Amino acid sequence: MTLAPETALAGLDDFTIEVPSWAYGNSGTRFTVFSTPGVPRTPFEKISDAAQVHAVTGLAPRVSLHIPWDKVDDFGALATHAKELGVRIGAINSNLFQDEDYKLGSLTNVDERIRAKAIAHHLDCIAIMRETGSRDLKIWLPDGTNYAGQDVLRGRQDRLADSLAQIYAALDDDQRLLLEYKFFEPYFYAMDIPDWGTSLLHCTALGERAQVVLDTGHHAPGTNIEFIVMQLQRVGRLGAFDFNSRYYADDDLVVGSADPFQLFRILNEIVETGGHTPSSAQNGWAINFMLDQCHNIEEKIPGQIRSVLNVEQALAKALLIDRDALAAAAQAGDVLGAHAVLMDAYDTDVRGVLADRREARGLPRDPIAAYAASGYPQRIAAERVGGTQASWSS
Ligand code: PSV
Ligand code: MN
Repeated sequence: MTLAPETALAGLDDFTIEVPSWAYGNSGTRFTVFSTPGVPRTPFEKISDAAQVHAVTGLAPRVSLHIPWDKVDDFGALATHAKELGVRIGAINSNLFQDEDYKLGSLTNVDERIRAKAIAHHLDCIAIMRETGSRDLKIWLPDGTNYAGQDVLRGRQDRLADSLAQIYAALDDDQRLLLEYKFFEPYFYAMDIPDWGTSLLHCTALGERAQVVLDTGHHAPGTNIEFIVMQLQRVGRLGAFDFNSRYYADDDLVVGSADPFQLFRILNEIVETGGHTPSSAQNGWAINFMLDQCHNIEEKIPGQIRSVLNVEQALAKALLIDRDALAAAAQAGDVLGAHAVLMDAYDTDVRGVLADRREARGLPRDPIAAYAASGYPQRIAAERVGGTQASWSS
């Protein structure tokens, strides 16, 4: 028993996904970075590739940038380039994990000079937001310690709170701060923002325009991620997702590839409170459904298309859930009946109705086949010779 797709899937109408610029560059394992013909050499070329994903899916109109990887002389020109290709700049990600100075911490460092440098980097990012029209400043804090006693944990939190307050104060009223957490890596004893609770405490102290980013690869195995989604939504602080898939750690694989059922359960919690529709946003801020993944051995643009379609598919299934039947079963204490209502939606094959929907909107029924037939992959492989291919560190 599910809802009728014709009406239920209208819930997809306003739904969008943001793709990461770094997905189009070369990436790899801890051992090497592999190269692929046609990989972009500049942020302009990354945006061109991202625009292909939107062109065939109609779902991915924004591209997140990572600074300094995506630094250009003229960000206005980059934003115009994006606009001409039918997309726009999304979140600006700061980078605190590739500078010698940050070995013992950035926003938490005991050295005031280094803290000031890390704060100044965010002021640069905010300036880029103004030039590109971006409204989201995304911070993932790589700071942490490797050994008990290495530093005073509480002191690090106090310095972090102070640094974040300075960054938050520099934002415009229509910009928000998105704060990501991760329980391990690059440090292994104690990360300074290891979990959603720590991120939420800092966000609450900062103000309404500070919200939590949930990266699906940043939890201990077995963590009930949809519970966290529900809890953050309850208090209006779920600002964004970094979607990816993992088997072991922060694997950054194609979204929904490792555990499509988990993706469905997450999106079920989103649909429960209307979080997929921008108009239902709490505090006027919609959840930004971003991808954060790197393609190591697979083709990059089709990999992103696949991820975007997997999210669409999981959301479509979540929209099919008969919530009245679910509530009635729960009310009646019908444990298996309630579970069956959920599983009916998950077990529905929505590929056909989604292809019909696409066709009705002038989009290809099969986006991956359409991209393969577009001539774009051959063109970039032939044209992009010389220069330095973008990779995870540049
Ligand atoms: C850290 O693992 C992270 O999830 C952050 O979002 C970074 O900015 C991103 O990965 C870089 O790929
Ligand atoms: Mn992330």
